[in-house]
Formats: sequence, C-alpha cells, structure tokens
Amino acid sequence: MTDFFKDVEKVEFQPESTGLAYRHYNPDEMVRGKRMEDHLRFAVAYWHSFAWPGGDPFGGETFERPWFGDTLDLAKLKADVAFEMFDILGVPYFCWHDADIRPEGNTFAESQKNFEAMIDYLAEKMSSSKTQLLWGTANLFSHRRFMSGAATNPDPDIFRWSAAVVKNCMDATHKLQGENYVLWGGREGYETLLNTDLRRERQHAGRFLQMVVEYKHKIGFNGTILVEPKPQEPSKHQYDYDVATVYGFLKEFGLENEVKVNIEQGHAILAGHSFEHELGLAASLGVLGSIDMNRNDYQSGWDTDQFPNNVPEVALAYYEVLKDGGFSTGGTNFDAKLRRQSLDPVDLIAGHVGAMDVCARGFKAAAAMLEDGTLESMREARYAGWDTAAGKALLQSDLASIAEKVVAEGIDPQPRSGQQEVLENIVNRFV
Ligand code: XUL
Ligand code: CO
Repeated sequence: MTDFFKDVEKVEFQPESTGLAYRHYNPDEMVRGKRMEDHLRFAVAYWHSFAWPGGDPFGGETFERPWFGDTLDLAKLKADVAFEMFDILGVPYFCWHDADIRPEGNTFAESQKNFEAMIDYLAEKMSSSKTQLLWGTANLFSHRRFMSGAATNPDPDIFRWSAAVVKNCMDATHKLQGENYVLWGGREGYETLLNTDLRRERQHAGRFLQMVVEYKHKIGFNGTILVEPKPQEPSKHQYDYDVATVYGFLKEFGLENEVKVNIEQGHAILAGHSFEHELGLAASLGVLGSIDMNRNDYQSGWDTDQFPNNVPEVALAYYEVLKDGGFSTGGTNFDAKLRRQSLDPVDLIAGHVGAMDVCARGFKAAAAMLEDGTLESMREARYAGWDTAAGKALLQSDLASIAEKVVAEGIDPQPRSGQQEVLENIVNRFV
C-alpha cells in the first residue's frame, strides 16, 4: 500500500450520502436486463490521471506527484497508486499509452525493455484486481521525433519506428487481454501544404492501418481495432477529422469491416458536431465501437478534457449507444484530466465519482426514454410513408417513371411539423 490516498475510503453506492459516494451509479442495478456496470464499462485513462503534470501553455507542472521521474521504480509506484485508485472507485477498466506506463529509454530497445517490464508488472497487478484493460494505445505524438507525424512522417525511418512501437503495444494489449486497441492520429495531419505531400501521407496512413489489421489477425487478437477521430490540435489539419472522414478513409483502404471508431465528446465538439451526431452517424454506418466521455469547455474552443457534468448531454449520447444495442467490446473511457489547480489526491477520486454519477443518471434517463418509446414511435411515424408498398417501390424506380406518376396521380404533398419542441419536451421529462 502507498500512502497517496491514505484517508480515502472505498467509494460505495449510497444514494442518500452527501459525501464521496455514488448516488446514481449502482453497478448491480439492472437496466434493460443487464447490470449497469456491464452496460457502462467505465475506464480510467492512465495518462491524464497519473502521467500528466498539470501544464498549460503558460505554466508547467503543478501536480508534483511522488512517482514523477524516469525510473522503473517510479513507474511501479505510479502503477501501485493507479491500482489503489481503481480499487477505491471499483472501476472495471483502465486504458494506457506505452509512454504513460514505462520510463523512456535512451534507445528503442531500452524503451521496449522498460515497457515489457511494466507490462509484466501490470499483469501481476491485474491478476489480483477487478480492473482489466479496456484498451491499449501508442503515444506517437509527444516525443519530438513525431513532430511531423508518425505513419505520415516524410521520413520513412519514423514510419518504421512507429510501426515497431505499435507492434509492441498490440502485443502488450493482447497479453493483458485488452478488449480493444486504439489509434488516435495524434500528429497525422499537417501544418502547411507548402511542405506537405497530401496524397502520399494519406496513402502511408492507410497502409499503416492495414498493417495493424494484418498483425491483429496474425497474432489472433480478438479485440476491436478503433480509430479515434479528431479535427485539429495538435495538427492544424488532421486526416481523421470526424466520423464521416474516418469512414471514407476506411472505405478507401478496404478496412470498413475491420475497424470501428472511438468517439470522444470533446473531439466531436471541435469538429463542429454534437456528440450524439457523431455517435448516431457511426451507429448508422455500423462502426460505433467505444467512447471517450470527456467534455470541452464551449467557451475556450480547445480540447480541455474535462470530466462530464451535463446530464442531458450524456443522456442523448447514451440514447444513441443504446439504440445501437449498447457496447460490445467498447466502454466509457474518461479521457479527462483534473483542472491544474486540483492538487489534492481526493480531487482525482471526486472527478471520477462525479463523472460516473453523471453518466449513470444520463444512462438511466436514456434507458427510460427508450423504454417509454414515444420518441421512437414519433420518429417512425415521420417516415411511415416509406414503409408502404408504394414507398418501398420508389427506390427501385427511376426518374422518368417517377416524373410520369407525379403528373398522372396529381400528387399535392403538404409539409408536416418536425415537432422539435414537442420532442425536446419529452426528453425533458426524463432528464
Ligand atoms: C487526445 C486523445 C487521446 C486518445 C488516445 O485528444 O483523445 O488521449 O484518446 O491517444
Ligand atoms: Co481520447
């Protein structure tokens, strides 16, 4: 035991509590025939909670955690504290980048050795913990070698380096029985067209992803490969802008049945979409995999990665997830960091407890909206014309015959209300 969380008790479901307790998240509560824990599949992000020092563009480290530093002993201390927090929260999952869990070595081989040592250490910790791995991923964006991209770097040696890192991260994810492997295209984009061969870079990114899928099959990894879209930041133009862009990319490289998306609320907002738009679109394309449930500040216009705190927003998001049949290998990852003034160990717990409660409230509201059925029956009624024999035949027809019948039948279609306010009032009964 470390003494980092020394005064913090295990968080329990205590609906009447005014202290640090779950008042809405009851893991065992049955919702639509399944335990809430098994629906929501919460995960803690190792990087923001344990590796991020609290910097912003104007100031550096604020957190001064006792495990900061580049040695294996400190990396193990970090893992000890992380698993103590997982236990306090009772979360079923966590997620990592290679760089979050191991000290950086002086050579590739040294970093690999550190990484493998830490994967063994995590395996040992996981064997006596409830908390398992939702996904692993590679950090191909922090080190200066990646400043011009990883798979899309003009230098083939960086492509090689990145491919080797991803191979090791996939091996480790497989070893820890992770349920997914994520690729966020950190610096897969560009700053200026004046120095960028757009066609070549996209081809390289596509081939890289094909290699990932080939390797998944080669090692028999049964988890899902997920791409996480983001429109800008760090690169000015990112190749994985949003769900629609990623889907087009997957189609282009023949990967649409192999890869799904991990959708982050904050990234959806940066792309000028709502979270539910991105989720609904991914579901309609059959590629909704997992979510990063962290919000942006609508005022600041950058990726602030805050814990969720808006129940109606979360409800509309889970409504799309539930309509899609819920998560299979995916889950709800909090890719969220504390504000840099939130120095106390207990702030880390409070951030996650609040987020899990907000999600539970939103999720229950979503389930109740679906159960009630009014929204879905009103949506179906809106399209009912397409379910008639004539409606179905229409899409098999052609412009000329359609035009002929429009005249012959003298049709006179009348506009009908979209009923947005009525629908929003229905939602407000549940949130
Ligand atoms: C960055 C981001 C990443 C990915 C994993 O905005 O969301 O943390 O989730 O690399
Ligand atoms: Co993310």
